[in-house]
Amino acid sequence: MSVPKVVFVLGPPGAGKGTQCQKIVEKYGYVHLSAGDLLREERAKPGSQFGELIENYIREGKIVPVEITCSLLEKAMESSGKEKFLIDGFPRSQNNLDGWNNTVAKRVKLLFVLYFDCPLETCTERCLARGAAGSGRSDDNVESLNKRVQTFLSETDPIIQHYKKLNLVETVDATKPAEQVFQSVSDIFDKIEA
Ligand code: UP5
Ligand code: MG
Repeated sequence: MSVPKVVFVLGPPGAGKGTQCQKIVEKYGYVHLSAGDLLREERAKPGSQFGELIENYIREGKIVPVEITCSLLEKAMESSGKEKFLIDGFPRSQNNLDGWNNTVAKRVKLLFVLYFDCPLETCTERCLARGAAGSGRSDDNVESLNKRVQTFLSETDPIIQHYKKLNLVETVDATKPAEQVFQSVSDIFDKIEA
C-alpha cells in the first residue's frame, strides 16, 4: 500500500469548505473528512466521554484539544481503507499543527493546503443564513460567529501563513457562486492529478 495522501482544506467559518469538498469527492474520488463533522458526530454519541467538552468548545468557537481531533481523524482514515483524503477545517491552531506533526504526519504525505479566501463579513452572513434556515448548528448564531471569526484570525490565519512560507498553499477566491469557485478548484486538482 502506498503512503496516504492528504490535502488540508482551510478558510474562515462559512467560506465554503464543506460545499467544495463534496464536489471534489464527486469529481476526484477523495475521502472527505471534516474535523468539525467528526467532532459533532462524537458529541452526539450516547455516553461519549468528550460530548460535553466538544459542545462547549464549539459553541464558544474555541479549538478542541488536538488529541481528540487527531484520534478521530486517524480512525476515520484507517476505517475508510482509502488513500486520498481532504482534511477539512484542520489544522486550525499551533496546537493542532504540533499534534498532527508529532503523530499522523509521519505516516502520510501532505500534497498541499487548499485555502478558501473570503471576506469575514460574507462568511458570517452565509453562516447566519444557514442558521436561520434551520441548520441546527449550535454555533450558527451571532455570538458564536463573532468568536469563531476571532479564533480564525488569531489562531488559524497564522497556520495558513506558515504553510504559505513553505509554498504549500493554493488560494481560491471563495466569494463567487459555488459552481464558479469549483472551476478554480478543479484547475488546481487537474494539475495535481495530471
Ligand atoms: N455557501 C457555500 N459556498 C457558497 C458560495 N460560493 N456562495 C454562497 N453561499 C455559499 O458553507 C457555509 C454556508 O454557505 C452554507 O449554507 C453553504 O450553502 C453556503 P459550508 O460549505 O458549510 O462552509 P464551511 O467553510 O464548511 O463552513 P463551516 O461552518 O463548516 O466552517 P467552520 O470552519 O466554522 O466549521 P467546522 O465544522 O470546521 O468547525 C466548527 C467548530 O468545530 C470550530 O469552530 C471548533 O470549535 C471545532 N473544531 C475544532 O475544535 N477542531 C477542528 O479541527 C475542527 C473544528
Ligand atoms: Mg464545514
